[in-house]
Amino acid sequence: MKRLATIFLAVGLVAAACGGADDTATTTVPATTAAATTTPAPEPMMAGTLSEVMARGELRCGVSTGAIGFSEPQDDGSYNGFDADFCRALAAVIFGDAGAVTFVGLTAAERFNALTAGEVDVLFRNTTWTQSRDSEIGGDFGPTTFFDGQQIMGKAEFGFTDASTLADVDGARLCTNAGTTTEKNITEGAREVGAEIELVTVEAFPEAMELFRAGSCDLVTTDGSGLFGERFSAVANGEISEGEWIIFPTTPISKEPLGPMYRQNDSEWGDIVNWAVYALIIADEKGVTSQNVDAMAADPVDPEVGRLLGASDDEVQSHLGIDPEAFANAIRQVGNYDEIYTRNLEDLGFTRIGSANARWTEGGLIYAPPAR
Ligand SMILES: N[C@@H](CCC(=O)N[C@@H](CS)C(=O)NCC(=O)O)C(=O)O
Repeated sequence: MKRLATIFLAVGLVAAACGGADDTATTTVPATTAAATTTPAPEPMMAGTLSEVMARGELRCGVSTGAIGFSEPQDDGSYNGFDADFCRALAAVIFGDAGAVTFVGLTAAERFNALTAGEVDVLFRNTTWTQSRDSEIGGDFGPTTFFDGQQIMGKAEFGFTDASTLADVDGARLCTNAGTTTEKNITEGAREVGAEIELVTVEAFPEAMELFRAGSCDLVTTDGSGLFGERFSAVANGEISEGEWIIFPTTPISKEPLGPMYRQNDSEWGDIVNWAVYALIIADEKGVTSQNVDAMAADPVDPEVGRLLGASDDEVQSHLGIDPEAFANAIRQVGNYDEIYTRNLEDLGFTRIGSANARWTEGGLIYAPPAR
């Protein structure tokens, strides 16, 4: 309670703008000591991440400090979740060992500085691919691993329903975390529909949830995945009953393509990150799983699978500077895209079938270029 009170006090006192490169003047009111999200200066070329990682003997992967289903901190300092599993898969690709990774929990506001300063090799941190992050911030992006979109969560007791729209935020005190696309989208979106809001930004999203629970904020907003995860866990642990927290509007107010981000102008490294993700997507398409990968390598269902698993002479992994069996190792130790999705997200209610995250052959957007 004391912590809450402190946060609440700070909310009222401090006024500053936060955000990344896409920063604009806002009426944002940050709480806590949240470091302003200073726009990192574009770094000069910082190539050679692969050799640095190899020399260090482990991957440093930037993840969210806590996002249900994506990046959940464990007692031993590691993280579990969809994003964390992509870190593990990348470590398996590079070292043949999914355990060769140190997770670095980063708030949204910290993440780009941590990346450009070389504190992490890659971010798998529910990071939205945007034009400014791809240019001004000094990053490059890999394949989108999760197609998301921003939504808003309110309490049914205050009249919010599934049919609520963005215009219904008028007059509300709205909480989110600093340094995100979220704060920009809601500011612009509310203005567009003529809704007046008081936007409160905190350092990490769980703080926004505390304020929401305490009634200090009428609404919270972030990627839909974040809201569904929070609501799922609140229902599961008996804090609320089904239907108490409403997520709206049904069609998100923004596109939030989430995926890996790394320092720009390092294509040797970028190729490895990208193809690590693509390999898991292709494995899913071809039915190669952690369970059957060895049988598939011994007797590939088709030539592409043979190449992907390093089981044929025309494998392409060597040209990336990694072991021919690099992808087979990742699939064996962590699983294909669908296994990672199912393990971490399906139970939370993020049904893959019928969503943008379905396979391209099933109407979704999860697609990889050919392994040849
Ligand atoms: N995708 C957006 C938002 C990312 C974001 O901060 N998401 C929240 C909600 S899932 C989060 O990571 N919370 C955990 C934390 O603040 O550490 C972005 O890239 O700016």
